[in-house]
Amino acid sequence: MNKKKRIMHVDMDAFFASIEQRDQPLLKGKPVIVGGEPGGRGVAATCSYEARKFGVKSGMPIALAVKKCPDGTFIRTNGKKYMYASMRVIEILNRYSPKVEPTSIDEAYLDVTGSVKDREDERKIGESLKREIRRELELTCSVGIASNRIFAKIATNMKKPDGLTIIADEELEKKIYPLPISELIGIGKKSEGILKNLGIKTIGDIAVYPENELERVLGVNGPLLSKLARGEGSDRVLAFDEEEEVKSIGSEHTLERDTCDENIINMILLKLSEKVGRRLRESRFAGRTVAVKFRYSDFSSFSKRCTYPFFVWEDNKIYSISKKLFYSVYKRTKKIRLLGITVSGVVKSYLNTNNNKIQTELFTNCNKSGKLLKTIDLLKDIHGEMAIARAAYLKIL
Ligand code: DCP
Ligand code: CA
Repeated sequence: MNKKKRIMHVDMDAFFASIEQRDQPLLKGKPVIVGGEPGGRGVAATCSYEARKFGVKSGMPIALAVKKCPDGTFIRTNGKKYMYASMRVIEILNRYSPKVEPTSIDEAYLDVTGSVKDREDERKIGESLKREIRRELELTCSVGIASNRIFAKIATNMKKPDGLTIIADEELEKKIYPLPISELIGIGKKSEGILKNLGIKTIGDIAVYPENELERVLGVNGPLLSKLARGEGSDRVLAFDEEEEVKSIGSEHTLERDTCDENIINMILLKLSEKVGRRLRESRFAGRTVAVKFRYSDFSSFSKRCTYPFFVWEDNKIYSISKKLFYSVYKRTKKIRLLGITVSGVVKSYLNTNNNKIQTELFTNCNKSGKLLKTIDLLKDIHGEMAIARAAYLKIL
């Protein structure tokens, strides 16, 4: 049988705000809100724990944050600085395991199975890592250790800021089972309602509920949740060179009516580019190879691909490349029935440690088009894919 793994989750405390407090020591111990200036119309990216006491939260409009915390210090985001700190954190984490998988700018999972024999070792490794981050970066983090990713993350959240929480498998019943089901990843509001009607309130309730009954009410998600609750969540941590497992992200569209109208073709290419761009950004990927495929009315299919020295993740870039590729092969006046775009050779975007493949400003608020994309993605997250669309689509939708 495979040895049970030990997974460590690391999450930096009030990340952007702590960096600002470190760089302006007068702000230490004070409410600090990062993400916009008073009077501006932005939202708070995050805030220091001192500001949280006043009810300020990340994502809150700045105007409201000012109302809740008028004496707070408001600081604009400085994406490059935070990205740099993030890279330094990853460098430190790399000392503790060959398998370190960052999942956001300030969070990562480490497979520490090979470095720990018992709880004592786990405490030591957690404390040592926290000490090095504090000494070298003057920042604090919270750490959770458990036998899979979900429980490790739950452990991290049990004590924040500056916490270290270890959960042995023997303690699951005591420490994890009493928690509300909302702590389990993958439970949406709808499923939560269905489960509550069955009297299921805690992770423990799910763990002991018959799996086939859960399948009946929740479909395929039922058994999945049941497994997660019993601790059979993912314990795989991907090292950087394993990242390319997701090799490509693509999308295709079959036209309702075959066409050779280039306006319509361009519009579909643009829409596909937006879809692929959005999916890349959602999973924080960027890729170097763009491929366009298409099928004529007579079902003959063609494709054209090109690998570039730079990474793409922006809709407009994917669109301009796809158009170029498409028209280099397309025989004008022939009718098209299907179009598709794929970006491959993808890597995680925030890993810029020892290769110069990806620009550091990727996905941060540094330039206008980045900001616009972030806003559009957010609007679509909240209101659905059609929340915002180019006026030109109206002609073809
Ligand atoms: N962030 C952002 N917009 C959001 C949420 C977060 O720009 N809606 C940024 C700012 C955070 C960083 O990402 O500092 C990490 O997000 P976390 O959710 O981990 O929040 P913090 O690290 O700030 O606080 P915590 O101590 O709760 O982890
Ligand atoms: Ca954090």
